[in-house]
Amino acid sequence: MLDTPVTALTGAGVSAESGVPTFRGEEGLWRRHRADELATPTAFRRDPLLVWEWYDWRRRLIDQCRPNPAHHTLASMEQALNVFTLITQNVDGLHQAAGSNNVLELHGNIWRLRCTACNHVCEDHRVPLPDLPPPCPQCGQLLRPDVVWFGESLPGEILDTAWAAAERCRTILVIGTSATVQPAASLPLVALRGGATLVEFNPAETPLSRHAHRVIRAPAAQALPDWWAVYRPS
Ligand code: BV8
Ligand code: ZN
Repeated sequence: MLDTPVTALTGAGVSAESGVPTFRGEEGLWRRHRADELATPTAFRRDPLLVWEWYDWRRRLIDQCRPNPAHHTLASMEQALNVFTLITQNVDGLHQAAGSNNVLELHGNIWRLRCTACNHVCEDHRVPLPDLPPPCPQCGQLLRPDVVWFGESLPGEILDTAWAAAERCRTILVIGTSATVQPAASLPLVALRGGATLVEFNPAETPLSRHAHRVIRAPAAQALPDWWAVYRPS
């Protein structure tokens, strides 16, 4: 029997079988580039074109990727469960593409751009982007990817909502994350402190594994639908 409310926290691993490279895996995104070279405000100030070339490359890559059965299962959970919260560290938008309506994007979204000078924010799915770095259509200054870089604070309201969902849940599913990036990696521990059951879906060991009540050492695209087939409410 599934103890509800249920909260799910996803990381890059949930999109791996859709073809989106993870950050720290063998062919990981950070391998060819160090995080501090590109995903920081300092790197952007120093060389906005280099950072934008990396993001434009990732956008073109992600544009070819489709949600996998793990994304679709999480969308089904949102429909089937009275209280379900989906929290993601991913910026690829694949949860929304799979039909999830309420997605707490802790680290922003690669398809959204925001101005470094005025308050302009826009969705722009064009690949490649016509001009790099893209100018703000409102004031002409630099647009940046609307993602959270290292050393930047997460969007306060989204983090608060995620924190509360972790505190309140009876089951937390942690899917495809190396549990190394803070403060996202603290959410499963907050759930544990609240007495929740922690189920980890990850082919590899993580710092969370020893805290998990159940570890499913398998890729999520197969393991999550299988798990849901057993535990979903009839
Ligand atoms: C902040 C967006 C306050 C950009 C990203 C303590 C407290 C607070 C901050 C810190 C702290 N300690 C350190 C920090 C600083 C830093 C941090 O955590 N550093 C780490 C590296 C030690 N945190 C921050 O800077 C955060 N800001 O806290 O603000 C503040 C303010 C000012 C000064 C100080 C603090 C902001 C962090 C957000 C960074 N932005 N992304 C972009 O994407 O371009 S992080 C990036 O890593 C992605 O979002 C990614 O999701 C995230 C985490 O990685 P994972 O998702 O876990 O991916 P990874 O590749 O690591 O792992 C994949 C996993 O999947 C693996 O385990 C693998 O086995 C598994 N897998 C593979 N295939 C499959 C699979 N699983 C299932 N199925 C499969 N098929
Ligand atoms: Zn502007």
